[in-house]
Amino acid sequence: MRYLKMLLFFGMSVTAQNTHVHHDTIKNLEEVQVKNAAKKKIETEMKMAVSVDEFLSSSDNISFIKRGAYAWEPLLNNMSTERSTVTIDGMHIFGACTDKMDPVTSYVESNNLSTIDIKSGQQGSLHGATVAGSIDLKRKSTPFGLEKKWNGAYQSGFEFNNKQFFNLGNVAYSGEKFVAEGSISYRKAGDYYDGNNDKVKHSQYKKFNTSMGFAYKTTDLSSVRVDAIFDLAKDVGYPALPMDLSLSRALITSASYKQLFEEGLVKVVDTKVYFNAIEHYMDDTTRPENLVHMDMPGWSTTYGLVSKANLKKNRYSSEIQLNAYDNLSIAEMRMYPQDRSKRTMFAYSWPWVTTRYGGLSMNNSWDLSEKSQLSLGGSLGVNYNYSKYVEFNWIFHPGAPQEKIRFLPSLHAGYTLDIDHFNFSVGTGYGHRAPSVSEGYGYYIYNSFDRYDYIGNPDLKNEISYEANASAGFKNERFSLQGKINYFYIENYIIGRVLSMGSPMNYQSVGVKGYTSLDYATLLNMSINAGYDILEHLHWKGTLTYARGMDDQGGNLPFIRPLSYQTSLHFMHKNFGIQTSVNGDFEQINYSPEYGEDLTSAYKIWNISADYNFKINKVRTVVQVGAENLLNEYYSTYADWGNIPRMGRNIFTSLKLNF
Ligand SMILES: [Cu+2]
Repeated sequence: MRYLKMLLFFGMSVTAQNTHVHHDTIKNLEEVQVKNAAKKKIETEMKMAVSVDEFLSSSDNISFIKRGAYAWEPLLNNMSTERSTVTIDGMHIFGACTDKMDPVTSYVESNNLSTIDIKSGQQGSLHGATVAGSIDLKRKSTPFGLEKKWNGAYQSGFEFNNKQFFNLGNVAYSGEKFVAEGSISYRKAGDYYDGNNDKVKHSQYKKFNTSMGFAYKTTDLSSVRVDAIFDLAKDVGYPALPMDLSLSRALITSASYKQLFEEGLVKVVDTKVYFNAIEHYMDDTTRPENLVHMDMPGWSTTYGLVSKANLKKNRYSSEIQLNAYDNLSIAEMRMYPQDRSKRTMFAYSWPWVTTRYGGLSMNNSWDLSEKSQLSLGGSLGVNYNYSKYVEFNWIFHPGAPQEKIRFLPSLHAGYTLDIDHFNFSVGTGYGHRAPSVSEGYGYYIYNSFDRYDYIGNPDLKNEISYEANASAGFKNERFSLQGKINYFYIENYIIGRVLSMGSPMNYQSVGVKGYTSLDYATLLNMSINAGYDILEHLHWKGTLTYARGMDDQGGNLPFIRPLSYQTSLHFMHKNFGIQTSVNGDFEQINYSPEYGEDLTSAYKIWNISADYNFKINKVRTVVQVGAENLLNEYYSTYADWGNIPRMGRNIFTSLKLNF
């Protein structure tokens, strides 16, 4: 194994998909970016009005841990969120919930995003230290001087299973020197019903989201921009958890300055300062069966700077990014009998933990010829942690340092080749990550999946990833086939292990686990995608994915997706479209009882939808009707927290107006 590691590390002349964009002149640079953004709409094959989660789930290398109907936790390359960086336009944001009820993706809405940029492994290191890769949520950004000054869209819809009603609106003004845009949305859903037509209690939610952006052109080649997103979720049930969310609020703001250069190596420099604050209030008062109640509020505040430069000369192009942020994470635990004023216990589950990060990242690429490209990149970051109430950490780790500095280097390399109808790529990467706040400093964080209380360890070593990836594809006028594979060897893999000391604090919990490092863990991800145009207006698509994760004893890692598939047919005729898909997982044979998993059976889901396009005056209108899980199958997947059943048959209708 050591030998393989060395080989991966030193044999780096090679990466997978590059992110190269050809910018010929400075003027069309912004146009290029706009076109790229416009290509990927926030909708899936089956559904035009999707949530951010539903959109993300249409990507091959994303799976989800679901704790209910709201705020699914995205897993990239079958790795939990600690191992990936999730950002909004490069801005770092950290959820305020110790139970992961609020991934960053829960603070945006589909109508304030233009696209989601997913990078696998170390290719995602531009936004900071990572193991699994990066998910960057790109906000809408209207260019200056569009021919059509006013643009807007309105979407509404109803989903019958959980009586979800949603209204989303957005509008943008594009002047020669001034741009203004805004969006507003509201979703409200009741409890959903599973495939046995039983109500899944505590699965309701309400979400309000609004955003605003203003840009002003200061000179021909420079502009300033301010943005804000406000998100409010209320009365959100998490059926798989012993607690619900009464209120969460997020304010995400930024101000940026962009300078273009007509001559020289540097083409654009874009610098942004940002601030975001998240409040999260969860409690179990909605669960009357509990005799003793607990409130677990959390707060996460981040200040940051991100500055990015694009360089280009002849066959060389480069992106350089400086990332700096300061985050303070606080979480409290307050226990009381039925009467809130008679508090019996107080503790910090995140004892005021500060994380400061500063890092410089670079991605370089060279066009070796018309057909081949070489890329080489890396980053170096410094991570600093400080635990204010370190006495909570000392209970399990006496004398642990209050402050800790870590250096987080990363390197990656890749090679791509296109010959006629074929494309190939190979790549490798190496990178460190620091433990998350929970892994390093968490105190009695109850995990309802394996029913243990988790304790952080401030002395954990950096997790170190060695990675290799490859892809091959073929494409002609009617047929396409693409295969991808990646392999991670992760040293000092952080995971919870049963501690012999300490007694559980939460009455449901069976013991205490401490975060420790395994010598190593390995992860393999594979996918095959195929497409075929059967007729001019009849298209077929299919996907197969497989993953395998093992610890250093050959045991299974938790939350690894079993063999899964999706196949879909899409038919268009004039203004009419109809699509149908079948997707499912095979039986999860490689589950991990040690981490609370049991065997999950195979399932398959059949979906169908139809849409119709028309114009009223100048307003483009689309209406859609469809059904998910048409056969009302009762199922839960390998990543459904506590095996909660998924939604049964769901009929959905939606309407979209574009003007
Ligand atoms: Cu929470």
